[in-house]
Amino acid sequence: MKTKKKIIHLGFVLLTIVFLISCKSKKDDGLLFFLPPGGGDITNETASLPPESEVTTETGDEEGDLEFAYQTTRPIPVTVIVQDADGVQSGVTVLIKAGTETLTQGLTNSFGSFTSTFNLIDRYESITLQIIIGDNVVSTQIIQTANLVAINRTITISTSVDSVAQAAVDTDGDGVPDSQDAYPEDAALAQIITTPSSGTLIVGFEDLYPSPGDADFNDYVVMVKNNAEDLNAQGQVVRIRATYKHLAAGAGYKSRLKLNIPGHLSGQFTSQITDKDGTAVASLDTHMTDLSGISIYGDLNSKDTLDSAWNTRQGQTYVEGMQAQIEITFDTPASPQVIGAAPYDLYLSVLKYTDTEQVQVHFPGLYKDANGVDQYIDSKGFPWAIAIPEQWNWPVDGSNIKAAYPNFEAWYTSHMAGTPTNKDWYKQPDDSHLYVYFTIPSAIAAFFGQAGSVSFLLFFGLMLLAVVALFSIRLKTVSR
Ligand SMILES: [Ca+2]
Ligand SMILES: [Ca+2]
Ligand SMILES: [Ca+2]
Repeated sequence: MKTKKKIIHLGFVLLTIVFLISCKSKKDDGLLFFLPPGGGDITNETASLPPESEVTTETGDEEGDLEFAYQTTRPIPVTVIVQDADGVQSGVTVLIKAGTETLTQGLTNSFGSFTSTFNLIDRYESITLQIIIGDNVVSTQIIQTANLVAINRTITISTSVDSVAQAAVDTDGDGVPDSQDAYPEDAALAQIITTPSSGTLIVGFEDLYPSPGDADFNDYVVMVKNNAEDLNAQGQVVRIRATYKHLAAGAGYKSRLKLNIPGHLSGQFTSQITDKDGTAVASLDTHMTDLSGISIYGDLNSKDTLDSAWNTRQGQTYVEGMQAQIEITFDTPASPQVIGAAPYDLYLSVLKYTDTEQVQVHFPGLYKDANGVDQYIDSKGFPWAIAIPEQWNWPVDGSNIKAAYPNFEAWYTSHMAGTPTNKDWYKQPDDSHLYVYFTIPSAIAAFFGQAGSVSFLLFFGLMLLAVVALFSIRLKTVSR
């Protein structure tokens, strides 16, 4: 009997461990179950402020229906004003995170205001805004993202706060304490924002514009790796860094990969192009008075950068494409609200069978005609370009995105109907319709790592109980 009790006890201990691990993974995912201590939407920690301090928040966040343009992420503009008993407060850190990932960060200016824009992954259900004075977090606010269009908050501290006096060690004197300064010894830089935070963005294009494509989104597939913005203390973009890797070209036409940075800003563009062996192919370094029409691979076209391979047919041996490691340094630091979020206006310039650039293929949502009609939604209501904020395998020739991702159709039809569902459609592939390049964790493993794995837990728990029961029956039988 003692052994049986021990086994049942062990079973419960194991169940508890599984439950705790699962809670931890949910918290890391950040999004469904993470609540601040106390469980409310706003938690203030006034211990580091003068006695009797209260922190209050006036919320003017905007909510509404967004125009659906087949996006898996969306830009969220943010304005946060911080004031105390003496008026507006400069030099206060405003930090917005999803789980542990920083979405944007910067100091309030002389008007007590911090403004920015960050890219929100659509399937995230909540994000966190923190107000930090010196090294001390004084307010943590959970923001639900379901219909969020913009963040506008005024945060008031009832007493007199000397934020400078509270500032901790700041080696470079840029106002950002070393503890929050990604460049603690460089006063021109303070923060690195990687978009998306996974470090991998996949973009798939159709190239028959203006005719509708066949929806395999493999005519040109590119990975944008580690798109990082280096921000200064005020949260303005000093420099953009990214590495592009050509993955697939399931097309007859040739094309070039190009980039517009919105805002007609000037700056220096460099690109180090390497072939599949890592050998340098070309090096670009040019000052541009308008950072639009940037050619990521210079004069090289889609045949050059993929060694004339396709990487779109099942069983076809994968051929490594060329990489382009780029840097854009603005002449004057740029506002995130002007340039928007990565991948910005990344587009395909289709050459067809010549070397002349003939048509451009952009993401939907960027260009409207005189009647307000989106120029990059086709006659079937479909886009020519799609971006996925993580590793993603593209459909093979002869298949299409609906077959390869069975929830894709439910995703876009539900969004068009105004009742969005299946925001994680790109995480549920049917591999038989895909050119499998990325090894993505199995469905069970992914499920286990995801918030919402309650049914898996139940399943696992029941299996465990069954094993315990079997063991105890077996022990009983043996002891007889
Ligand atoms: Ca600093
Ligand atoms: Ca710094
Ligand atoms: Ca196609």
